[in-house]
Amino acid sequence: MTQNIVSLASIGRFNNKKPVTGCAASGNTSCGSAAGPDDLSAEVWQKVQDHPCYSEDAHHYFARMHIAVAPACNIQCHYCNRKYDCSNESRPGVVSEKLAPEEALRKVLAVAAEVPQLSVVGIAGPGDALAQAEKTFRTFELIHAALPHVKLCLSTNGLALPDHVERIAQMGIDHVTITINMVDPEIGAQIYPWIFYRHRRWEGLEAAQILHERQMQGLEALTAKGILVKVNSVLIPGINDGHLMAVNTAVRARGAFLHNIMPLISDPAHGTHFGLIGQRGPTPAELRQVQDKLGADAKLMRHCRQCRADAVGLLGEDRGAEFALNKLGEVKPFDPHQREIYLTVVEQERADRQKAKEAAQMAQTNETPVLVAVATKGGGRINLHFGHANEFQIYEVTSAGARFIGHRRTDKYCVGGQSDGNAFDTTLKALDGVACVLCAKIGDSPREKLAAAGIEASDHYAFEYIEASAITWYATKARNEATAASA
Ligand code: CLF
Ligand code: SF4
Repeated sequence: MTQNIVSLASIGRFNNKKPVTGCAASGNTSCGSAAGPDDLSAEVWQKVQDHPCYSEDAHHYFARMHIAVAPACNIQCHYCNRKYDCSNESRPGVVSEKLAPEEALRKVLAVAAEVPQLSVVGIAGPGDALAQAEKTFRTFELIHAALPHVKLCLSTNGLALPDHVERIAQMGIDHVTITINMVDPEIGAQIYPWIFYRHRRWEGLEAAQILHERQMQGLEALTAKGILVKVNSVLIPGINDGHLMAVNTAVRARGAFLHNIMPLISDPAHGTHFGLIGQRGPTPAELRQVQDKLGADAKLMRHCRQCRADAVGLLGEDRGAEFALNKLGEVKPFDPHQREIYLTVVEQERADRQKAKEAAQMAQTNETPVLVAVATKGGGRINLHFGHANEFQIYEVTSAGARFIGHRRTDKYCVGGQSDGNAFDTTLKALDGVACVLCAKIGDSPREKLAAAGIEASDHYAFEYIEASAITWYATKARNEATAASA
């Protein structure tokens, strides 16, 4: 009980500072796409409104957990090495413990009892969720029987997908992600050395051709059944960067709901083929360039955190280590009342945040947008100390609006009360191009260092809503500059 109240407080609802404006009208804010309830059918909004990956707005309030019940894979990607496990590591394919279906259920029950934000359980590896599909389906059955309110989410490379669409639909799995990196087998052959299909191994162009056809078949069959499909594409500079527009066109034509462009993670220490041959990942600017090129009328996910296959918590936090099997002890029963309270709070918060944003917005002008970095631990509020942030959410801001465009990782500047100079250098790199950092608190020393780098830091909006505060900050700055210029 105490734990859950702490969780609610952590989003800032029960702090002693008031929101920017009072309470609520109606309406929610944006989606994982830019879409919200006004742009989506009621049926689709119902499916995405508390899914942290399918709705950008939901990711401020709702948590996912991954259960690592799928160790096997039926293909090889040049960016994957599932042997690597490090508790500081965060990328798909990596896990600390692999689970049997009954163990997974126990873990899910433990998380559900402690984390009222939990809305989605996903199977995303560490291999392919459909390479040993029975184990995946058995796990989902157990979870659905125990916690019917939890959404089931599945992530696959698509090779085995066409064989399982009926079962996915029957089980009520509403969200499926397919990783599609190419629609041209010539490009695919540079990403996939082999696949295992129909009891034999295929290589080169043939392998890529089969994978491509199976991915398209699976996507079409899922969307024909009304299942929401998100497509993940790994952006690999020099290989598929110029090709992702074609991928976007092909998947949208087949009904994909969202497209998520993920930067290649490539480090020789991970032992992947790409890491070892020096294939680099994209810079944040390159990633954004590709997203912006696709973004005019495509629904893009920009808030992906490239989670581990056993991640637990809000996107951007990983509480997986707290829920390792050997730490679980006696699992408390799930308390639906706690969740009801949480949902009521979130509904009110979303409405208040939207109202605050609308109140802060001014008429459209020809202002130049700037980037604002926000230290937050969720809830759509500026509620994290600068030194405790291991990522910043980045918004593009004018006095007419604030648009979430992504996040940038960093290292915590303050650990155990001590500041870390190396971490500050990492933070400065992460803040490249940013005009202002909004945080709950910041010390004089980092504030001065940021100022020396031309970055303003403000804790003036501590615990207030992100968008409304960013817009107000911009408008105030513009007004002050105009006054200074006319003086
Ligand atoms: Fe997990 Fe994926 Fe479902 Fe989300 S993650 S299976 S859709 S519940 Fe989300 Fe994590 Fe990005 Fe995946 S942030 S890696 S997109
Ligand atoms: Fe690794 Fe996933 Fe590719 Fe399989 S499909 S090789 S698990 S990244």
